[in-house]
Amino acid sequence: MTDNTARNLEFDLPDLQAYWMPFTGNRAFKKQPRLIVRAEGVHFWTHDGKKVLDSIAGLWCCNAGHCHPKIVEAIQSQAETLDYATAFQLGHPKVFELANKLTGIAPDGFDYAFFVNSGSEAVDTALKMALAYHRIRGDGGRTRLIGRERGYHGVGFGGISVGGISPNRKMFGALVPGVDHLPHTHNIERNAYSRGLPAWGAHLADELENIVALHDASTIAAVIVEPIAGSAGVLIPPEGYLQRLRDICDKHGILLIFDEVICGFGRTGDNFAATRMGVSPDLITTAKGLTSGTVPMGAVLAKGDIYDTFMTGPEGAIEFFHGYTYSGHPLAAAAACATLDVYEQEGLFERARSLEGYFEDGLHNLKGERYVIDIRNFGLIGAVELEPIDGQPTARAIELFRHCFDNGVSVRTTGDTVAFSPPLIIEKDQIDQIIDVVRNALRAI
Ligand code: PXG
Repeated sequence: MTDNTARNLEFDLPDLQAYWMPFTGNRAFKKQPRLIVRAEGVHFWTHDGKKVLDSIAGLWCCNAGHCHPKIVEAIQSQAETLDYATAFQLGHPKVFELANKLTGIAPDGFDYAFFVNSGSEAVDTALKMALAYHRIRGDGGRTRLIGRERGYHGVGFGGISVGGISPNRKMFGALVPGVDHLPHTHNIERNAYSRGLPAWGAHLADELENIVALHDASTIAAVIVEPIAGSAGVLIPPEGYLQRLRDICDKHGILLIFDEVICGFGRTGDNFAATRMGVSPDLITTAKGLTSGTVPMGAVLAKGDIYDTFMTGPEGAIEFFHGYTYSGHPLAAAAACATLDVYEQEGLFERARSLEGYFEDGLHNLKGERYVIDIRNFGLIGAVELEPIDGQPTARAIELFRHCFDNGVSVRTTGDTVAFSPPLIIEKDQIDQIIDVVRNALRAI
């Protein structure tokens, strides 16, 4: 599928040798490279002129679609006005404007925003905030962090320690000490083909009581979970599960952190999953959709109580010994301000909500196709799980990815699950196109 508008953009391949690519089979990629050279709306174009529908919003991030003119303009004009200002003991106006805008759409009580450059940094920042919060309150014995099996919280040492994906952990030594994990909630026998929140499994949150009984509440600082786990295959929380985690954390004085790096900014059909699911954590980590993927940026949203706890030492002293050279970078702040404006002006979170039924029906129409063993969805997040090829886990999904890509649709695979998170500007006929291409791929591979 070659698109005329891209023809004059055909690129000669650069020398591919020096670049050590992240989370990529470098040798295989360099033998068969796929380079993206341009993007607009829900599409991107490859170096050889192929137009591809981006069903995963870049990597769960380009919620406003690619190269939105208002966001592009904001970045351009910021770059020529103020390229950089240090975030330490100085500031610049855009980042304050952004903090106000962001806390303005955050769930009730989240009145403070701490800026970072990625989801991984947001997670490590939130974990450090939790530890320091208890210590400032004279409860410094609370040093344990609880994550969950199959959780993905980025690739910092904090994030891989509370994360629950073995290949991300096993090469890297002892990790952060004092971490334990809840069981994951994915259960196909009980919940296959659930639409929205699965009915079975709220009791899995009670495992937190066992973890508390083992370590004692006085040693536990925080629990971190993704409201909907993305990277490990789109795991939707059972009805009532997140509330039960909240209740147990409250009972034992443990902070609850929602990692909304994927779920934030309209992905679940509301500003944040916390709002959509009606469960209020103590800290929220965000990134990705904050700038619609245009400039790296993340943020930790904190409730007033947490901020106030830090603001108790001598005035003039630094309250939190943490931050990055590029925290609240002017280009990122400008991109984020423009992105939040676009979300509001174009009603994109409401749009995601209004499309979720259509998206759900489309996905569930794939039930009965060869190899499909589960379909699940919430908001504009969806997944089709495939039966693995015997002895070759992930191979079937990778074959499906290649087939879809060759036929003009980019999907994300994780294990043998195919994941979807289209830009929130997607049209119904484009949803149809995604489903048709996946259906044809399932019949062809
Ligand atoms: N938390 C969550 C919930 C994420 O999904 C991160 C933290 C880390 O963000 P950064 O910006 O440091 O990458 C993520 C990132 C996939 C995939 O295949 C998803 C992510 C990253 C890489 C691959 O689904 N999410």
